[in-house]
Order: sequence, then structure tokens, then C-alpha cells
Amino acid sequence: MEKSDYIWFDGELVEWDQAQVHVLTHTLHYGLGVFEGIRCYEGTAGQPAIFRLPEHVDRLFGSAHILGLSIPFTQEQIINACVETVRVNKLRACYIRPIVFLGAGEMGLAAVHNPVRVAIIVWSWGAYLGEDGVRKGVRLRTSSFQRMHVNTHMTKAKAVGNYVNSILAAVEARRGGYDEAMMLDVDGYVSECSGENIFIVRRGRVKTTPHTSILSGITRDAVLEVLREDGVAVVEERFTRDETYLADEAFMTGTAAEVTPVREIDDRQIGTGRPGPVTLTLQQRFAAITRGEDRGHAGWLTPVR
Ligand code: PPE
Repeated sequence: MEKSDYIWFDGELVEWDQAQVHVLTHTLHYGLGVFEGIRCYEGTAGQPAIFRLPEHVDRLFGSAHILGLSIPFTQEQIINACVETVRVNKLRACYIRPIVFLGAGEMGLAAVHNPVRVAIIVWSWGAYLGEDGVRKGVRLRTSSFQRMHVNTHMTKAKAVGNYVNSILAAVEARRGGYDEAMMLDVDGYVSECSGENIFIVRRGRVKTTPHTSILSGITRDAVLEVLREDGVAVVEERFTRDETYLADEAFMTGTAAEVTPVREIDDRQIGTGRPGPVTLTLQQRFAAITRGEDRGHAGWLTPVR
């Protein structure tokens, strides 16, 4: 990973190498923290713009609220700080990672009164599952690890600790020679992937899992809106792993993964084994929107000036 120049840390810009924490940082021990992943895109006119920034910051505050963490800044301050961090690092296209964590002080599980700290880091991040994955599609494997139950971890919070569940699945899939893990919920239905939401298409009709056990993806929301605008039939409904085998197309959505086609699930070819028409159209629509070429969705972009 390439270093950027500055990191926003507790309200100030500090040099990349100076953004350090103590080993007694509470979140490091117990995982109580929340974060976001946001992308900034270079527009066709050369102007960088951040995709759905207020929605991401709102989810960050929602995640903190769920975990009982009080962020010592306003949403507006965090929005401005994200823009500022991109600007000072002179990056055009980049990934933005705000993280809220409990600092050092007391130890123990109930030591929730330690200072709540906030950092915003930006760096260049290319295709999450590789350029080939975006063009040709990726291979998924149903995970042996279930997605956490809605009453064990809080699935609506993008919480640091939730990613232990994701990492177990992601690493297992990659060790098995697959690109990514498809996770089932505790009832056995498809939930989401380790870091993406999942969609299937059959006979022109698009299906994605309901909000229940998933992280409510902001890309998922954007894709649903674009599909509906284009007159495509979409439903949010539970489905089984074998229903995915019968799909004509499948794709995943996420900030890092954007719209990534799926060409195989559990060693079964999906459709023709190549990205299908619904997926391809969506990728083009998404690229046009994020590059600022679609005036209808200009409201989803926050320019970095
Ligand atoms: N589910 C999970 C579990 C998840 O982590 C993400 C984002 C999504 C769904 C999609 O949400 P959204 O980005 O709002 O569309 N995953 C982040 C993880 C990246 C990382 O590996 O770190 C991301 O895409 O930023």
C-alpha cells in the first residue's frame, strides 16, 4: 500500500507516519469500533468527487449509535474532514476510511468511557478483486462459516469486530482457490459475501437478500435505485444457495468491489460463465454516475475543491 501524505486524526491533519496509537487502545483488544469505506472518483472533467459521502457518514454515526459510542464531532465536521483529507493528499481517485475507536485509558469490557477517537485515512485502491474479476467475473464458494446471527453481533453496524466473521470466510475461500466467500445466514439462506452484498438475475428479474442479516450496502441501495429507474423488476427476498446456481447472472456490490460479476458459485457455472447483460449495463451505468457523466445522479457526488 502506498502511503499518502496526511491522515486526519482527532480533528487535525498529521503526517502519515505520526498517526500512531498506544497498544492499550481499547478497540485493539476487544473490537468495539466502527468504520466506513468510501470512494472518491476522478470525474471526466478531472475533478475528484466523493460518492454518497453524507450517506456513508450517516451510516458511521448510526453504527456508533448502535454500539453506544458517542462521536465527538458532528456529521458535518466529518463530511468536511473527508473532503479536506482527500484535498490535502492531492489524490484524484482514492478510497476513504474513517474509523471511530475507543482509545487507551481503563482496561476491561466495561471501560466504555475511554476517549472516542476518530481517524480518516485515504489511499489509492484499485479493483478490490482484481481487474480480471471486474471484467470476467469472480468465483464464489459457500462459506463453512455462517454470517453472524442478528442477535450476536449487530449486523446494521459496520463494526470492527464484525469483520472477524468476514475474515474467517474470506481467507477460507481464498485458501480454497476461490475469489470470495458467499455466506449463509443462521437459517441457511444466502446473506452476503465477506465484504459485498449479493444479487442474482433470473429471466430478467433481479433479486437481492433483504436487509435482515446484511450490512445495508450503500452501493446496494444505489444499484436498486438505478435498476428501478431502468424499469428492471427487482425484489428484496430471501433465496437459497441452490437458487443462485440456477441464476442467469450474479453480481456483488460494495464500495471497494463496486459492481463485480460472479461467473461461478460452488464450482457451478452461472449462466454463460460471462458477465450478462443486466450486470454489464449496471457496470456502465455505475461508471457513468461515479464519473459525473449522469446529471440525474449528480446529487450522489460531493466535489473535492
Ligand atoms: N457487506 C459487507 C460485509 C461489507 O463489508 C460491505 C462493504 C458491503 C456489504 C457493501 O457495503 P457498501 O460499501 O456500503 O456498498 N465492504 C467494505 C470492505 C472493504 C475492505 O475490505 O476493507 C467496502 O467495500 O468498503
